[in-house]
Amino acid sequence: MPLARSLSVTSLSGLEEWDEEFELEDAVLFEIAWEVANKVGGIYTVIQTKARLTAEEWGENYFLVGPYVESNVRTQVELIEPTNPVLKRTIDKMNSSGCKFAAQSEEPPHIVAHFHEWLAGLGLVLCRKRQLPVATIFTTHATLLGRYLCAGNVDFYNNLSKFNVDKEAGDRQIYHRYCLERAAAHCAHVFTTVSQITAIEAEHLLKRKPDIVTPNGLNVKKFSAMHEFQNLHAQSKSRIQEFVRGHFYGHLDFNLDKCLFLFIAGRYEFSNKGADIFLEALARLNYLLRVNHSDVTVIAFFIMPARTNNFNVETLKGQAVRKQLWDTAHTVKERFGKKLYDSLLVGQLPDVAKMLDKEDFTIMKRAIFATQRQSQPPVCTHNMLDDSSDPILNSVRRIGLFNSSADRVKIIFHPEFLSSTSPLLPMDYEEFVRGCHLGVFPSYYEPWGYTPAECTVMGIPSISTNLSGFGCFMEEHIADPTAYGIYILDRRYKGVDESCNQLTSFLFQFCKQSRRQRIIQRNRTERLSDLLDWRYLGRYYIAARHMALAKAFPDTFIYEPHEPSSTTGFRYPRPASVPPSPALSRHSSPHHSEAEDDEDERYDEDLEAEKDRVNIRQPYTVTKNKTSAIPGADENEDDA
Ligand code: G6P
Ligand code: 1S3
Repeated sequence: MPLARSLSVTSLSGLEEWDEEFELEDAVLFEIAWEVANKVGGIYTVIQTKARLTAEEWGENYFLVGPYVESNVRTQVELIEPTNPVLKRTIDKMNSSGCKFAAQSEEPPHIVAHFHEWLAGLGLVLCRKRQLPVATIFTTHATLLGRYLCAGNVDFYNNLSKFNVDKEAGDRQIYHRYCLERAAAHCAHVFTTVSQITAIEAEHLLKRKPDIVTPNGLNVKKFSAMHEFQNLHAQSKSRIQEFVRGHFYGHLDFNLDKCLFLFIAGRYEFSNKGADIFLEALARLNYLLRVNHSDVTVIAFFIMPARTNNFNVETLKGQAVRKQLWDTAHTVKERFGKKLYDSLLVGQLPDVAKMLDKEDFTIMKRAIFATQRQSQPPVCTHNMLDDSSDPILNSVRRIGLFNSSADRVKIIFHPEFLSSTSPLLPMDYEEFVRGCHLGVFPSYYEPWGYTPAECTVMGIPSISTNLSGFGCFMEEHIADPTAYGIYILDRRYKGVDESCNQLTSFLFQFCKQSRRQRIIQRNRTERLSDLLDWRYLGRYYIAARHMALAKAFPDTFIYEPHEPSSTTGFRYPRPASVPPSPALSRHSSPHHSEAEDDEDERYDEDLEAEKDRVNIRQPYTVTKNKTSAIPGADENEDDA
């Protein structure tokens, strides 16, 4: 009699571990997605960041299947010969017969096939139709219809139960894709999605309640020196400052040291990603900063790819002018140094009046002359193909934030993903995020939302919403998210104008923080990274696979959910030794210079961070399930 392996899983908020380690030698895991080694959006990040953990569990028996894109294969894939003979035969056969699948072996392994999104869903439907002995999982990262409905002007969340889904899909000409998505969701042994909010959406729009929510994690990089991420912030910030020096040449009438960098980034879905209310809130913030005579300048970056035909000349010129000024300063410095050296060589102190001569002044005057410009620094860094109809640019025109000197809020729209090889802003996304002060993601439709999660693990505060999977997850797990730099905007129970006011207030409060308060806040934010690590969140994927194996091969695997108990689940406590809001911390003390503040805060917050790091794991300490309520389980154990 086969051994029935018992698994015990409680609830989303507190998974316990299973009785015994799964023996995976006789099982194979396939994960299939359009975004395997093919970056389109967030699913790429899910798969890429999770791969290491999954490979640790499944070793040679883990296979990712994606589209063959030559350029991606060349840059992202290392070609190797499969060691498993069954697989080798299969691949050879597929290659020779135009990709037909025929795996026959005497002892077929237990196969788990995990399909992501409707594009891969067809494979799942066919697996079931052909009754292949495969445990199937379908994960939807957003529903097609949800995305389309939200992008239109629909009160989505208040009408979830009322949509005539077939008609809505037909009206939007996505009926065929919608049917594929719904079929995959229904055919799967286990259906999952990335957040509770999308689970509710799926239940209404796809008519199946997900069996388990599989939140998205990240690979959290831990530095041996706890403050390393703060140093990285300072380094990256100085590189953004360099870019700003060039972009605003001739208009650098603001103090860069009092300049805050805010950003929004992601797929260019203007209202779904909340770029609309961000712009509106920036206009209101500009007003507040001006009437309050604030010395803070906010630069808001919009990193959302749109159709362009390359950088615009004015933007490139800005960086060229900056470089020219740098070269000039360097030349004059060299000349100065030479004169100083000559003077010292003959044993004389230099005559300060002669250290800069006429030629030096001519060189410098010429350089200053080059910084004269008639126009305002550009809002957009590229030539847009749809300039006149672009929603960001049209909003900027409406709210009138054109980077003028009087404005305290400046806008830079970079309609292309960042790259370290860019001639304009040569930074990759991670470096850029580290250098910013606040990520702003006021999404209306956001099943998970990697952008604020990425900010968190890098110790950068962010604004998300209670309509995003990430925002809801953080609300569920943290007693006072704001204290940790996780601002969650209410877009569920508030109208657009009210949400916009709340966003403005978050931004204004943020601008009022001192450097010390920002440093403290970054420390607290970074402390949450464990919560977003795949090492913790990966367990939901593991549970989904075990659930699927138990459903597909009930004679071999048993999956046993229990009721959540009061001891399961986890809530991150409020920071122990800090006031409820950074606004109340001792920033008003006149005795603290910002340099002193940096030092003090490192000490206090490091100790506190160390305490919390230990605490976070405790609620997940699990006990082995000694008894099994499953009929027949004892017999199976005897067999073993
Ligand atoms: C990090 C660095 C500090 C620096 C600070 C600037 O914490 O370790 O040396 O002063 O960043 O913070 P800010 O919020 O002003 O960019
Ligand atoms: C989707 O990508 P998106 O930006 O179109 O999947 C992501 C990964 O699960 C998720 O983070 C995001 O919210 C979804 O919207």
